Amino acid sequence: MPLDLYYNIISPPCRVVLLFAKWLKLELNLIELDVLKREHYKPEFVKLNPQHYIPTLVDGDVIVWESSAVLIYLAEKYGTDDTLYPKDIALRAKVNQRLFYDIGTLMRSVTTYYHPILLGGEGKLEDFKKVQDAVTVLDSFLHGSRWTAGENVTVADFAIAVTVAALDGLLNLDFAVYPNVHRWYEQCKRELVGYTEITKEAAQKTQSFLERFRAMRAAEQQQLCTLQQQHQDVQNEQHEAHQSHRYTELQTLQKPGERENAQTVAPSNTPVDEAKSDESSKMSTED
Ligand SMILES: N[C@@H](CCC(=O)N[C@@H](CS)C(=O)NCC(=O)O)C(=O)O
Repeated sequence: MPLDLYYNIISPPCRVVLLFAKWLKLELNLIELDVLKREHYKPEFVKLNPQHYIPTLVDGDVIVWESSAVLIYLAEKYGTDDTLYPKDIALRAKVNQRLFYDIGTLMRSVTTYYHPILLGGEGKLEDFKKVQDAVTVLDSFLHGSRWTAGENVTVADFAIAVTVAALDGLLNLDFAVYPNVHRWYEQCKRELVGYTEITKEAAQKTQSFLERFRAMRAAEQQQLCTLQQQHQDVQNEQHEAHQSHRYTELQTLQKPGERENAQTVAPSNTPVDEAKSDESSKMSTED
């Protein structure tokens, strides 16, 4: 029976699962969710995953999300040997470390740097430096090592391969400066089944996603400006009505002989003038 995967190819963690499923030759029933249409908030999906995150894998009664957890689950359940996620504790610790480095350092540095660019602004230099630092660390993992955690390909390579492809597509990093990463990246392109195709399809779809996303944001901002303007208009109208009411009040309170004086005071706008008009109204009442 195929496994259900709730996903969208523009999401890097979803691509990690797609790529690894291809490696394991698993049949997936792909269910695409459009996050801009907020399809991940549909009640039937939130029932499966209260965190409403993609990717989410459903394998019979088992529901798994968090791409690294999905990788581990698939490797343990469907891997044909224990190289992809080693049983040996020391080796497994190394693979886990690479997975956590990917999610907590490398991917995080890329998203932090890219976020303002996604919103139409510019990335910060200090954030770009963090990306470079993270890639330098990756280069050290790969020094004298064919894959990121040793001589065998492991789940960590699938996760990091997707992050590096995203980094390459979004940030134009010069990989020549990181010779081990460069060598490993080319090896991923050659050896990870479907890597180039998935990356290419994602790049195309990301482009149209970005256009839709920016158009939506522009429309939201326009709507916000209109609302602010409407709010301002209401406030202005209320202020004018208040002024006019006070003016009428003053007119009725003033004796006929004092009305000309009051007219020069009542229409004023400043607090000082209002205080003066209060004073004048008090005086006229006391009279
Ligand atoms: N750490 C998670 C990240 C998953 C994630 O951020 N998914 C995004 C799409 S890239 C999502 O589902 N966003 C919807 C939401 O935040 O509600 C993983 O590796 O699976």
